[in-house]
Amino acid sequence: MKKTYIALSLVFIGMMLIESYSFPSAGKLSASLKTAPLSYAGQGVNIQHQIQTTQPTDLYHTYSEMTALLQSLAATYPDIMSVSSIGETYEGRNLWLVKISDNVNQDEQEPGVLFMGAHHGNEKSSYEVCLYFIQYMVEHYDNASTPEVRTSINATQIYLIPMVNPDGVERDMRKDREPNHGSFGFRRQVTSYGVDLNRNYGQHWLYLFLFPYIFSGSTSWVDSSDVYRGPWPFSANETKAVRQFVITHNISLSISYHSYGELVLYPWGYTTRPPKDKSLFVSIGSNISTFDKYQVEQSIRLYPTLGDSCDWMYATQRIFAFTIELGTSYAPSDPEVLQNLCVNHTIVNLYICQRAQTL
Ligand code: 0X9
Ligand code: ZN
Repeated sequence: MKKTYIALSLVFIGMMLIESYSFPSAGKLSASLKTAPLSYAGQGVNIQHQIQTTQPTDLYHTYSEMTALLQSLAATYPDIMSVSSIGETYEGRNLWLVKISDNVNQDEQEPGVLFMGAHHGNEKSSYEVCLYFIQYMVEHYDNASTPEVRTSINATQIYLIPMVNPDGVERDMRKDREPNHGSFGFRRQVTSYGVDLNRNYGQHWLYLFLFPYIFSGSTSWVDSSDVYRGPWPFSANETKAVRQFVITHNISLSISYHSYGELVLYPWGYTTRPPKDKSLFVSIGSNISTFDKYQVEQSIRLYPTLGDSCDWMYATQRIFAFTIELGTSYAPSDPEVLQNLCVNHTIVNLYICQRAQTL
């Protein structure tokens, strides 16, 4: 008892000391991202849905354009699409959850799949891929030439959180906009803004204190850092909302879209030890790769990090959770490039819906 008390006191004193020290900012992550030439395959599914744009500035939806689009699609297709809010950001934006399924207002026994975009606000293609997929699915439900859309909607509960970090998107910044009060939340004044949401999930979050030499390049307790992990796991409104949604729904497969790197990543990101279900991850990952031609690998090979969404989803819910790093830039300016990302990953998402039937 006494020992525990002393240990806790030491941890607390350590945190206070760290709090009062000012750290240099962490190095750029992008240096370790891999790139490969683009190439596309559209086997099986024929998608001819054009992104409608008049000028390059129109290429990416703003948060309010996205809100209007989702609400108008849900109003047009109320039998198969619903939109609800699972929480609020620090700047008061709703975190939209889209559900696409037959009997959309009922919780059915069908397998659940989850697609997420924009954990990082500057990775714009990641939410466009989700929005395109939503629009494509609802608009093709009655189309006899795309039977796979109908089958997927009828047999799956498809969930999307297209913009996990709308405050970041509005500022074109990686982190959210939460006011930080020092590294561990002990300071009275606001010291900086923003948490890297993909470092704020709970799995192995504390390992940074045990192995700082492994993880301190890719995640940080320095609140001004671009990869700041927050004062404690699930401290951010956004990750709290995702967590609450995930633990109360039956999800078997998931993709978290990010950009960039042309990679299909599976857990673990914190250890080189392969996941127990490695062969299933590799099987699903290589099928994804037949559509987008991306490299499939365990996420630690990109770099080791802690607190990402996929490690947490797999560790705690046994969800087959992938990160896909789209394309070769954060937000391509060429509409054709973006269109190809959207089309190919609509096929990927359709494949995920089909594969979920077999798990
Ligand atoms: O660092 C991230 O959160 C992701 N890359 S990004 O450039 N979009 O920021 C990758 C997370 C994958 N997980 C691990 N590498 N452990
Ligand atoms: Zn990212």
